[in-house]
Amino acid sequence: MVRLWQLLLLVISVAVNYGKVVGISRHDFPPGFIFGAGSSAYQVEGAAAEDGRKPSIWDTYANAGKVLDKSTGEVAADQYHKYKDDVKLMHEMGLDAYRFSISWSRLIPDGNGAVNPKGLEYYNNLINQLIIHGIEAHVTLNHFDLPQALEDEYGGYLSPKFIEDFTAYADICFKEFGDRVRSWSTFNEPNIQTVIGYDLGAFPPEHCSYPFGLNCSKGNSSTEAYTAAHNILLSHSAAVQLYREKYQEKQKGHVGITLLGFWFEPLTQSPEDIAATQRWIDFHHGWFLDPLVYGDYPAIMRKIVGSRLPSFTEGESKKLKGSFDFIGFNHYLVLYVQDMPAVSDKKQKDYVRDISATITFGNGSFGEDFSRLKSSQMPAAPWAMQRMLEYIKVHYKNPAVVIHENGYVDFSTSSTSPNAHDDAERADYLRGYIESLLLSIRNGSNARAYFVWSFMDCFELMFGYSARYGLYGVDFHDKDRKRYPRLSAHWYSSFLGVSGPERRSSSYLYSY
Ligand code: IFM
Repeated sequence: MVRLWQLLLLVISVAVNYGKVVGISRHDFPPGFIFGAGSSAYQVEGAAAEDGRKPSIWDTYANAGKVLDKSTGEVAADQYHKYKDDVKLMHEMGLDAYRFSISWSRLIPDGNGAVNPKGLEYYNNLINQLIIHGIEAHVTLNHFDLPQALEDEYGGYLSPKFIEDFTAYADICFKEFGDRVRSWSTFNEPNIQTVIGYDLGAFPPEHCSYPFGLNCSKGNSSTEAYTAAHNILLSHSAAVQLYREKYQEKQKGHVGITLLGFWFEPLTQSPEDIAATQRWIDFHHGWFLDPLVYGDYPAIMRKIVGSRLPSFTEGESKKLKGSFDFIGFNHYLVLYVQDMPAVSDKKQKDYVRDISATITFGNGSFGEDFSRLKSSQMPAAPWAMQRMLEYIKVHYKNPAVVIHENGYVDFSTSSTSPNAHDDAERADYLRGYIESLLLSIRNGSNARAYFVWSFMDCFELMFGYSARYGLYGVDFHDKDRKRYPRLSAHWYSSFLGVSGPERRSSSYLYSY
């Protein structure tokens, strides 16, 4: 018989935990849900000028001293030489999958034309090593690192010629590696890469025009981000069509695209701020998702951007619609939006001017806070990921989604500082977001996988080596780039059902 005190305890515990997920493990997720961690080629591989690799636009940018700490990805975490050790660590950690990208200019040094046999060999080795260890390969084709040769030849993403070269590159990847690749993402974060690279001029190829962006020597901030995004969308749909027609039935992989998944909330409940928030959502998510799901850009973008926004032909629109098996989201942040009626401020970035709204997190403007990030952490807001997933579910026909990146940045660590090892905040951050993801799934989101960014510390683009995201730390002062597990690596392992990174026996091997 249930006693009164037992009943009371039950009621209290239900009340306290209502709306929370308590003490979860991977077994709470649907069967087949994938947990992994990720990286990208230029950020971890190193060997930048080795075995026939030629520069990408990121090599050019970093080699010119443009990164905050003046570093480059020339050696990075040296995964090119240490991939076997890294895969062993992934296996010990209990990862189901590793998300990495192919360096286009390692595989096809000039962007088009001859394939580099050493590039082929490297990616074959890496993929085989993963398969041997029972880890799925989830591959991104273009993670920002456009071959410099294509930038020089015809202006890279700005030219429709890019579509043909990207499709030919994708064809080689599908043909050479597709028998062992479970999931392909065509592009990483084109919805921010184009804005930073062609409006602000703060990422390669550093295009912008007065009075927008930084001091660029070339570009047109009013149009180029939209043109580059348009060509990326068309390249994506061409590659997906190719995969579906030529490879998918036999290879049984999936193909999609990965977007940056900021979430936006109105700063106040005024109708103006609410409308401005919707504009940000449409310009950030809808810019890519509307063409992919409905075949055209959002109506609000057409209205505001007008003739500066390219158009799709009927055939292009048909080809785009439904050209994905999943949508990847890289979710880190919630941003608060305030309407900005005074569009006349010429200092505003063009893309932001089009949206006519400013964004904030914390107290300052986005720009100010961004520069202040050096000494502060991004605030965790797991509920924002839930809101984003709910929005995608409701507005885009509940597509299969993958969280391709989610992670915690630490600007204060060096490999010798105490929290370089004891990163309890990172473990807490990840737990919060994973719980939030589970709640989304229980609310009907079609989420299929989750990847921590990043598996190990890497070259963090704008910040070089002064920003760290890794479950594994990397000692960048050490010539051997020694790796060491952080507390978060142990936490993720135990969440995945492995009792500690060192404990998983290497006898658990699949034959290849
Ligand atoms: O390191 C980057 C990654 O290349 C793209 N998404 C955001 C990460 C953290 O800034």
